[in-house]
Amino acid sequence: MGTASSSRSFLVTARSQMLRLESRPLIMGILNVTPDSFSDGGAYLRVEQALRHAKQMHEEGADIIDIGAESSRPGSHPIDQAEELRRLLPVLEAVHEAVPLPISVDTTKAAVARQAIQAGAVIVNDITALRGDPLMTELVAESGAAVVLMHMQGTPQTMQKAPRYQDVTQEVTAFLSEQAQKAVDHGIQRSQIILDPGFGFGKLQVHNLQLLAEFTMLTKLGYPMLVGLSRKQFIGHLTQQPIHERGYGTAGAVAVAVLKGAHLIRVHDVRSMRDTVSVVSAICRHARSGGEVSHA
Ligand code: HH2
Repeated sequence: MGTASSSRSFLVTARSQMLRLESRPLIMGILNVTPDSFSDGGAYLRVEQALRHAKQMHEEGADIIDIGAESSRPGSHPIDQAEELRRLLPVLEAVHEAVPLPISVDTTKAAVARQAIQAGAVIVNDITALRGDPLMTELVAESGAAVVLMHMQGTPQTMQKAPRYQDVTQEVTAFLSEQAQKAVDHGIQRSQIILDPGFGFGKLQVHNLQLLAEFTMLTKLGYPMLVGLSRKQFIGHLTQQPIHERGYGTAGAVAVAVLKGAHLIRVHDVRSMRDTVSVVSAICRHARSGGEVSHA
């Protein structure tokens, strides 16, 4: 019934849609309709620009479009519900009308998620993992939307000041397991839930590296795992590259995440990351099949 059939294969239920996570990880293309996002702030504020970008991501092989109207970069300023809806809704409606892909809404506010769902979104990407708004759990349960529960230590305003862990992988795993269980206890189906360790959200370089190196531990929770690595600061630290030159570095990290069992990959650069995912997941499938020749 739409739940995990193995740690690799999942059917996620997202309202009337099913997301099949089987042969390769799905690509979630990022559409930020914000003036201040860390990498593409201001680029897609106008509906025509945003729609053009969503269509391009569709052509390049995105499986999902994730639309966000409030930046969560370290030190970003929160915005109110009215402003978030003002930025989000016209773009979401236009994308829903013109692009035949499931839409995810990157928001922490239940009222924003509710209107986004009415306008066609089928996934709620909540970086607070249902801790930000007391009404979010009920909304997800009632609407049947899929939900991404992400780990974050602190808030975007404070999270990079002094992140601390005894063992980051164990703590993130325990947190995600607990939030998923709470969600299920409050009427959300297991098949609606996607988990995310939250790379860069209250994590030092060493924490991001450890989480990626030990990623397999997270996949043992029995839920599909999403990763957001695209162009992040930790890639910049490793490559010494500015934001728009982090494509190769991102591809390296994405390849490792796929190898270690990630199911959804949230990215800015759809074409190159789709190719990265296709190659790495084909090699993984080949290895799992015991090296049998496949022409698929
Ligand atoms: N990262 C960002 C935003 N939303 N959602 C999930 N589930 N996982 C992530 O890693 C994640 C996320 C930050 O990236 P971006 O959207 O490019 O930047 P900004 O928050 O500045 O808009």
